[in-house]
Amino acid sequence: MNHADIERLARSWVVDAADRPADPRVQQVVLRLLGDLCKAIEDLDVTPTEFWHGVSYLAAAGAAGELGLLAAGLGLERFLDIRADEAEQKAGLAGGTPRAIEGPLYVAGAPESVGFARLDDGTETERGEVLFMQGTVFDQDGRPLPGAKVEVWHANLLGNYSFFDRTQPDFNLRRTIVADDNGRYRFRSIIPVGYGCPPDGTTQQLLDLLGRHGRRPAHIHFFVSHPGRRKLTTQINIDGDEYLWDDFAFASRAGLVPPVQRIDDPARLDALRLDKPYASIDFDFHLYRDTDAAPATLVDRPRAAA
Ligand code: MBD
Ligand code: FE
Repeated sequence: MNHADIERLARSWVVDAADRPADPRVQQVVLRLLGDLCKAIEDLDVTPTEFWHGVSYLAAAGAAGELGLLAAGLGLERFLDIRADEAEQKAGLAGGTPRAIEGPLYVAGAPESVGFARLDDGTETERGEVLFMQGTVFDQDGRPLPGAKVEVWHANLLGNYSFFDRTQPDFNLRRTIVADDNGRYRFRSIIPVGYGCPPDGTTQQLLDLLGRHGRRPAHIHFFVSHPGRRKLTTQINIDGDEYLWDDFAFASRAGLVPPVQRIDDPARLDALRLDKPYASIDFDFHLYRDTDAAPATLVDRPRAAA
């Protein structure tokens, strides 16, 4: 069949001749995706066996709760970010902290504190490296934003996230820090280790067939928000990671790899009651003013809550 015939066929399946109420946006999107899928089946001569393999693959990925992971691994989540960047650029927004994908592992409801939080439960202090990270949340004119919310979450030394990893205490390595009167935030944690897709999972299964790995470089996630500002979803990467520029989710970006200082000055260690050197990262966030000229940055997606 040629593409025009396929489009006519898809229209006949999606758009009912009868005058029944329909959601025009759903109609529009389904019509397009259905037509494009049929064209791919035609052009690539997809066999019925291949087609049903694909259906069972998606069913298995959904049952395993891995569709969010798959969207990241296929680059789709990064694509949404590229489009959001383009829209902001067109709206004249520039100079803010670059966004990076949220990923599928955020959990709502983390404990909240003002100015400072300790994220880790202490069980990995010996094996890992203590991290202090601090900075200021600014608006786009360079004014500090007291009261800004810094939601932070990251993996442990095994690359695992609490909640999804039930061996960790509730909200381990997850906190909400409210910026202090000077717009400052600071936290203590441990330097995380990069995430790897579950080796026996559906995402890794597809990545294997594509000849791809399923690793992320070590990173720390953030939502940074303040009333009247565009919400920032971003990550920083830990410099030096072997996967820094080889992320399976394509989320590493220039501007999001701050230098890591190693602090070994005995006076500073004493002041923090640490018996070994620690890592320190300075990183400021710059939020854009709310605007109708660019699409909203508040994204409604399925998220865990604990
Ligand atoms: C992660 O930790 C992550 O950030 C993404 C995007 C995908 C899988 C695991
Ligand atoms: Fe992550």
